Amino acid sequence: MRERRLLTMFFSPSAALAVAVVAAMTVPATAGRTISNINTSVEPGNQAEDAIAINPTDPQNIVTISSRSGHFRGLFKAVTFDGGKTWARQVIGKRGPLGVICCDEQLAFDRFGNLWMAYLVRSGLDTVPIALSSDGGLTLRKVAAIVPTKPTGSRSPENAAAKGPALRASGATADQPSISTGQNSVWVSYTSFPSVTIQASGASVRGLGDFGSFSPPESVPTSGGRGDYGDTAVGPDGQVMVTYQDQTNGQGGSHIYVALDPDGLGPAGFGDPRLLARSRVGGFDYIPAQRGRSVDAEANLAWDKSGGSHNGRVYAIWTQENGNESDDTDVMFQYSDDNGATWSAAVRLNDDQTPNSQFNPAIAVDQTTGFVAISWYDARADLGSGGPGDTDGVPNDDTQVWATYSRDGGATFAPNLRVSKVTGAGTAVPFRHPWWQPETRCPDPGRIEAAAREGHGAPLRVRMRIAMA
Ligand SMILES: [Ca+2]
Ligand SMILES: [Ca+2]
Ligand SMILES: [Ca+2]
Ligand SMILES: [Ca+2]
Repeated sequence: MRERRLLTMFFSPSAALAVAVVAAMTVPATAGRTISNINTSVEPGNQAEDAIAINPTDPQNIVTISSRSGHFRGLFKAVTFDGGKTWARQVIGKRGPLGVICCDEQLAFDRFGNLWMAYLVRSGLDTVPIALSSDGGLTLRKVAAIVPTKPTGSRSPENAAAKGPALRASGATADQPSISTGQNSVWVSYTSFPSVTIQASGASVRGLGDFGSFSPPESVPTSGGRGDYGDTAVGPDGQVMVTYQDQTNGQGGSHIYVALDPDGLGPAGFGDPRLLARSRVGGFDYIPAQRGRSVDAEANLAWDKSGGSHNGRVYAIWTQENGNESDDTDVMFQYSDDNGATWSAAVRLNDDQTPNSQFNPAIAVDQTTGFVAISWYDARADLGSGGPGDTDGVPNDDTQVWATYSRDGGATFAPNLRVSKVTGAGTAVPFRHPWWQPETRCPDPGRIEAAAREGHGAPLRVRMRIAMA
């Protein structure tokens, strides 16, 4: 629960109204581009931990969800069937069969049009509930609850103490769920506490509303399988990859690992984890733009299943810090064509010339084109000298959402573009729940969760999810 999880809810500015938006970025093949921000929640306060998903069977069907300002009971949900012109809005999970939802909600459509949601509930972190919608997101029903296990012989890492509610309970609990779909499967990974082990569970999917039971959790083996803040991706052959960082705490840095279950729902488990990168961003690394809640390296994956020229390529992004505790963080990008055995050299995606922070990156592949898009928070416009990127005369503490994309499998990237109209800033708002310390100065996550389709010669339309104050 940090961005999409408990440990980092983003609260922005004072009493200003916050909006949740979907930015529709239209990139004509030859000309300039326009970005519009759409407020999907139309609720006061600051929405957080938002998610967006686009239905591949009907790209006009888009669903957004978010935690609600000051309400850690229930989620805001908005559904459109006309590409964002009109929205059906609802609060779900305040009570009833879904449970009382607190947080960490994530969405993923599959190719049949099933919308899957992983989340956490207030009543306890002893399960990861899974909900399903087979009507484009209008209604969600709980269909499974994954029970985390304690791996045999596991011990808690020494540094894993007291960083969230998961550690307060007895027995195995889960945090940081991540959900992803493949051709015929859906997978969820999470961190099992107190062992702080990455686990995953998957189910077969045969059609709309037609799916199998979720598998018993499998753990990433060895001491290298310990970590947190992970992400999940399913490859074109049903293989499953997770990524995560080993350090769940501190500012000194972390190792970022990947692990592969080569046959997905088949009998093989995860192989030994492989080192992807060494980051100077730790588990709770404080930067001016996240001085209350900190950031992690936020490694994330996306797998090309487009059938195009880069089919099977898996992309990874993560956050580096140039000089430990310099607060100059950058968004890094790598890819693998051999299921994570080897990776391309890391390249920096943010093209600014400032010493400021870029952080909390998100990635998506447009599975109709193979185009890959990445967005992140970006403090480049805040030099502490006033102007539209600086609200307070203090450098590097006000952020915007920026993005880029690649049409050639990550060989080249478009110049960075600013997505959010608004610069996040302000003073912390008090919040009564000790888990959710207030945070300031961040528009809420600008993460690209899904990308809509493109025909040859037609504009690229990438939809991003953004909530901002
Ligand atoms: Ca650091
Ligand atoms: Ca397997
Ligand atoms: Ca930077
Ligand atoms: Ca500032």
